[in-house]
Amino acid sequence: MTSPHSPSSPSVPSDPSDPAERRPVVIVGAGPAGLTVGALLRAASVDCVVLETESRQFVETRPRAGVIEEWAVRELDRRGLAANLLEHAQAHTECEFRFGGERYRFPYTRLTDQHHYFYPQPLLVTDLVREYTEVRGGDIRFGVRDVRLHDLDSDRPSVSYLCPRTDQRRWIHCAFVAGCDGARGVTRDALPPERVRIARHDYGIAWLALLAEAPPSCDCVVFGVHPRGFAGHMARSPEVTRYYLQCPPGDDPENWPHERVWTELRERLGAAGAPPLTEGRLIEKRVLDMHEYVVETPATGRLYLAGDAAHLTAPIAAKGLNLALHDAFLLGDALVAHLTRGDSTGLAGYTEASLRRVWDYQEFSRWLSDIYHGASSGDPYLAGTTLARLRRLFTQPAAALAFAEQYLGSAAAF
Ligand code: RFL
Repeated sequence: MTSPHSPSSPSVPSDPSDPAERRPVVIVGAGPAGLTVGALLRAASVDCVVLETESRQFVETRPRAGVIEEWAVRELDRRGLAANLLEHAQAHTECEFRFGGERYRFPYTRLTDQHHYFYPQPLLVTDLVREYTEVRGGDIRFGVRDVRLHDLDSDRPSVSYLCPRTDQRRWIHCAFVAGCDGARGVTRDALPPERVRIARHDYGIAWLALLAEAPPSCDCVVFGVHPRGFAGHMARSPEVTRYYLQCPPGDDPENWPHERVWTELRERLGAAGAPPLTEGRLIEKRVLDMHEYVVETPATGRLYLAGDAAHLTAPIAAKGLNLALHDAFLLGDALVAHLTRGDSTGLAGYTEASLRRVWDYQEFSRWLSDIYHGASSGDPYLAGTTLARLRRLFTQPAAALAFAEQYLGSAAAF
């Protein structure tokens, strides 16, 4: 008897039990989390399959993150997954805050001896797809539809999907399912509602996320804290720069034509002695409502969630990709230990080890959101206290060090 877990799957034809389709692990989602888990499994010769709804071309070009913390780069490197990144990424040492018409450099590498690496997420995904498939012989099925999870509480779970070529439902029996299908995936909904708790936070704020076909206007990340709202600048490549503009939640990107965007960026990022912004065509314009969630029980039976499927952090502190990689290292190692050596310690400790860093980053995101958005909150008290918090970073060494460690995710507690 099969119990389909997808909420949109009232009935599924019975399992034809194709004996060929039996894998120790099925990974749902070919983002950074799923591909990294897959690469770790393949490195240990564990058989697995990755199921992805989009095409290979789509996942390799989807623009998203760019900031990767040094500990994550080291972990990727240790697992043979960072060769291109180390060759092409820029290592940054400072960021810059602009407020009250002045520029303030924050030298985080001098304080922590660690860097931020700038490497566009599409390049990382391209590297990981190539490594998983072409180098480590992994199986990815792109363009699958209607993925469903079955019998997760049994010792014989399975995953089924509609094959894009035949339109037939195919089944894969497995020992474990890695739910790496991001914030809008289906695996989170397969957690039994009576056992799952999801903590949520809505900032009541949105950012207009922009990609401009223009070289960066500064040699580092810039945060503009302004009474008109937050603005951000970060390099993506020598030809493309990401900008953010705080805007009302639910705002329509069409309300932001080219001229308005650049006028507002110049105003909010303006400061004495700052180089002028290099304008360019806007090739992406999306409104992101700032909200976060944490699935407090990201594992049940044979299903383990990782990355955005398990927790979402708004791009405020540029942490989502880093957390996705952290989960993937933990889960990949734990599955390998269990499946090759019968050692279940990693799987048993997965939830706790993942959530420790997740909650730490969530707290930092919230703290940083106050700094970014206090000046424009309309509340003079909040504007005053958050400005004091910001000034402290440039006057008190202990406060500066604490900020640098959180910003780089390098605190020793992990
Ligand atoms: P992903 O990358 O969303 O990948 C999930 C994959 O699953 C597929 N999928 C399914 N596959 C099979 N069946 C289904 N039913 C499926 N449903 C979905 C999807 O097509 C996709 O390929 O999740 P993952 O692997 O957990 O990685 C998370 C990161 O992508 C995300 O946290 C970051 O992009 C967040 N983020 C940033 N993080 C950083 O650490 N540093 C940054 O600088 C940074 N900047 C950003 C960001 C996110 C942004 N957006 C778009 C929200 C900037 C932006 C604008």
